[in-house]
Amino acid sequence: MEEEKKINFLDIEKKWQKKWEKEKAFEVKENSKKKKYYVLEQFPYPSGAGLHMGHAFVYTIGDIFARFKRMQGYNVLHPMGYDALGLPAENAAIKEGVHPRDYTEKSIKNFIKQQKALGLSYDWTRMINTTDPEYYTWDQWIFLKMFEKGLAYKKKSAVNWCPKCQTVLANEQVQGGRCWRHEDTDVEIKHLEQWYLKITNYVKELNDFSKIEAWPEIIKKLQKNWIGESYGTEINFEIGSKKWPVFTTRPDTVYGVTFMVVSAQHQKLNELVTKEQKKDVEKFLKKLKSVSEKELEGLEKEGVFTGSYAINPLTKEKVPVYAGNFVIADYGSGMVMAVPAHDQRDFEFAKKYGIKIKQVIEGRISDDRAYTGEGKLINSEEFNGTNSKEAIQKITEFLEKKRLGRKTVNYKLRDWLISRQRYWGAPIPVIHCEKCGDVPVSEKELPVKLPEKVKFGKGNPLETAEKWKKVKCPRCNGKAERVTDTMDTFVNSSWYYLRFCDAKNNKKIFDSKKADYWAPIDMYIGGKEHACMHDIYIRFYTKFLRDLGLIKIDEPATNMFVQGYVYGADGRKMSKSLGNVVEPLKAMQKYGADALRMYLVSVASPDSDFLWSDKEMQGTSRFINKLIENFDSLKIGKSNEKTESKIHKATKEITFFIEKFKYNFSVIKLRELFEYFIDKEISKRDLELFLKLLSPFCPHIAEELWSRLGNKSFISLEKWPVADEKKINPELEEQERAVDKLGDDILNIVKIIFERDNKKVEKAYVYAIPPEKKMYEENTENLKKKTGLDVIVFAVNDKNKIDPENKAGKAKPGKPAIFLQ
Ligand code: ANZ
Ligand code: ZN
Ligand code: ZN
Repeated sequence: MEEEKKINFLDIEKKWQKKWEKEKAFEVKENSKKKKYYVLEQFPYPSGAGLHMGHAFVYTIGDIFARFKRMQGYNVLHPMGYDALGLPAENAAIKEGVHPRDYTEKSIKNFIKQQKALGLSYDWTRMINTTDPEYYTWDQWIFLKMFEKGLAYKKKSAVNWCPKCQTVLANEQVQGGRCWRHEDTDVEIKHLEQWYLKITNYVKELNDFSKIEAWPEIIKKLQKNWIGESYGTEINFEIGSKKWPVFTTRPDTVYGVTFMVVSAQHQKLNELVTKEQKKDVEKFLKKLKSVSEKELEGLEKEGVFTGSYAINPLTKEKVPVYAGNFVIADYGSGMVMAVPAHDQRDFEFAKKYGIKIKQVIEGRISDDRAYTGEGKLINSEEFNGTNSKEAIQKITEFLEKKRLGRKTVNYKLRDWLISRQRYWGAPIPVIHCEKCGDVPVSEKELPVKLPEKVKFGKGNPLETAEKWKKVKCPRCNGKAERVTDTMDTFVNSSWYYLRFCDAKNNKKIFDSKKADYWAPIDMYIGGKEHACMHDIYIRFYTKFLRDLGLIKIDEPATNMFVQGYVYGADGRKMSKSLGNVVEPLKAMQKYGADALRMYLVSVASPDSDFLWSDKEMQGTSRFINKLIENFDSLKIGKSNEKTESKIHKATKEITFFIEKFKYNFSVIKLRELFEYFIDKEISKRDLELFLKLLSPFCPHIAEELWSRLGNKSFISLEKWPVADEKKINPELEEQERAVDKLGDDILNIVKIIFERDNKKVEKAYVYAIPPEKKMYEENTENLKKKTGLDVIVFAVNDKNKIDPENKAGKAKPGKPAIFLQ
C-alpha cells in the first residue's frame, strides 16, 4: 500500500482540528437574527475500549448534516456529551479494581480524543458529563418536582430482577423474558418496594404521534405497540358481596363466560381464596415464583381453583374463579372473564381443568381450537342474531344503563420503575424516617452526591456507606436513613438535550429563553433499539418539563433519523471474540479521517446496515489520494459551458441527496465530478464550488485545498452553493448520455463478436441521423478513448459513407447504427 503513505493525512487533519478549535469555529450562541438548527446524535455510553465503528458511523452521519446545515446559513447547535453513569462502568471498574469515577474519566478522555480525530464539528464548550454532580443534581431536582406532583412514588409489586445485573429492571428493559444487557439471562420475578415515575399520566399524549409525524415509521410503530392502546368494556362481576371489574375487548361473548381467572400476582388474591382451597393455592404460587411475566406467551396455561364463585351480571350464572399464570396483575383489573369457546387461552385452560365450554358466537370450534373470530350471536338471549360488532356496542350500552359496566380504554404501558440497587447512578433524593415516612431532600440540599467510599461486591454498595446513609430526618430531626437506590441511567438522557442549550448554568436546570431558542432538536440521530426506552422516556420528560412551565414544546425532536448497523466483513456483529473488529482509530491512522468518513457513508444509504469491506475502504482511500495528487495540476482558467452545466447539476443533486440522507449518492456525484475535471480547464470559482460540496464529507482535505487556492477563511463556514438553474444545460447533459450510451453499445458488440467469432475489431463506423451527426463527430475523441477503436462517424445520407453491410438504414434518433470491422 505504498500510495496510502505518500500524503500525511494526520498532519493535515491535526492542523485543521487545531485551527477550528483555536478560532472557535463551531461554538454558537443564541442569535435571534439567524435561524437555528439543532442536530443531535444520541450521546454515547463511554467504555474503556474507545469508539467502535458504530459510533464513528453515527457521528459521521450527524456531522455531515450539521456541516451542511451550517453552510446553508443556519445557526447550528451540534453538541456532544457522555452518558457515563450506569452499570457497565461499575462492573468494568470492579473487574479492573478501580473506582468507577476513574474508569469513567479515562473512558471519556479517550472518547473525546477519538471524536476530535474524526473532525466532528461539535461545540465542545457545551460538553455534558452525566457523572458530574453538577449534572445529576438536576436529575434529582426533576425527581423532587415529580415527587411534589405525585408522579414519583413508591410501591410494592412484582418486579423484574436480573441476577447478573444484581438489580431490578424497568419493563422496557426486559426483552423476550431476558435482560436487555444479558441476552442469555432470564429475568426473575421479585416482590419488592421500588420507586416509579408515573409515565402513564401522559399515556394519551404519548400515544398521539401527530406532532412527530416526520419520525421514522418504525419508531412510531414500535412505540404504539409498546403503549398498546386497547378499547374495551369494563364489566362488574359480583364475588361474595364485592364488585370485581374485568376488562374485555369482547363483551359480545359475555353469555359464554364459564369461569373467571384472577392473576396469581394479584394484590387481593387472598380475599378470594377460601379456607378449603388455601393449601392448593399456596402450592400453586410456590411453583410460579421464578417465572417471568414476559414469558407468558409460550407458557402452558395453569391455574388453581380459589374456592370463590362470581356472578355474571347478565346471565346471573355462578361461575368458578381460578387463579392463573396467564393473567397479568397490573393490566386491566388483573382479572378476566374467561370465554373458552372464543378465546384460545381460556379454551386450553378449560380443557385442562374440565370446565364447561359454551358457544355464543356462530363459527367452527374444533377439538383443539376455539373460534376467536366475530359472527352472529347465539345462546345470548335478547342479543341472539346480532353481529359481534353491533353486539359489542349494544351490550356495552345495556351494561352502562344498568350501571353494571362502562366503556373504557386500557394501555399496556406501565409506570417506569427507576430504582436500581447499584452504586453508579444518581441517588434518589429521599430520606426515610421511621416516624415521617419518605421525606424528600430539600432542593437546597441538592445534589445528594454519591459517597466515594463504598464496598463493591455484595448487594447494593450504597448500603455499605454507613456515614452517608445515616442522616437526620429533615422534618422531625429524628433518626432516618437515605434511600440507597440510585436512578435508572435512562433518566440522564431524558432531558440532556435541554441541558445542551445552557450546559454551564449553575443556578438553574437551564435558562428557558435559551431552551426556547434552540429546542426542539431539528434532527435527532440514533438507533432503533431505543424506540421503546429512551425515545419514549425523552418524550415523557419533555411533556413534564413543559407542564412545569420550563419549555414550550410538546415533543423533543421534530425529525429523527435512524442509522443502520455496521457489521464485520464476515457479516457478523463486530466483536473481539470473532476477530472481525475494525477500530475507527486504526482505520483513521491507516487511511485518514476523511477517507474513513467518506467510506462510511458511501457504501449504502446510512439508514441501512452494511458490512465493513477493506477493499471498498481502500477504494475510497485511493480516490482521496488521487484527489489530492491531481489537485495542484488541475488546469485553472475558464470553465466552459459544459463544465458549468455539470457543476451546477451536481450541486443541485448533492444538495437534494444530503437533505434526504442519501449520502451515498452524493459521494458518487462528487467522485464523477472530480474524475471529469482531471483533464479539463476549470475556473477557480467552479473548483471552489466543488470543494464546498466536498467539505461536509471530507472537511480536513477541503480546508487544506481551499487554503491552497489562496483562501484565508474556513471553508467549513462558507456558504453552501446554490445551483444556478440557468447554467444547467439539459441538452448538453442529454448529448453526453447519448455519447456514453453509444460507447457502451460499441463495447457490447465488440464483446459479442469476440465471443462468437473469436475476432478482434479495429474500426467502428457510426451512422447517425443527419441532425445528430455533428454531435457524435465532436465526440469522436471521447469515443476512441472509451472503446479503444478507430471511430468514424457518418450521417445516414452521406454519399461517400463506408457501409458494406447496409447498416445505415437501422439508425434511429438517439440511437445510431453501428458497423465494426
Ligand atoms: C373476554 C374475552 C373473550 C376476551 C374472547 C377475548 C376474547 P388486549 O387486546 O390486549 O387489551 N385480558 C384482560 N385483562 C387481562 C389481563 N390482566 N391479563 C391477561 N389478559 C387479560 O386484550 C384484552 C383481552 O385480554 C380481554 O378480552 C381479556 O380477554 C384479556 F372471546 O375478555 B377478553
Ligand atoms: Zn442484566
Ligand atoms: Zn421524621
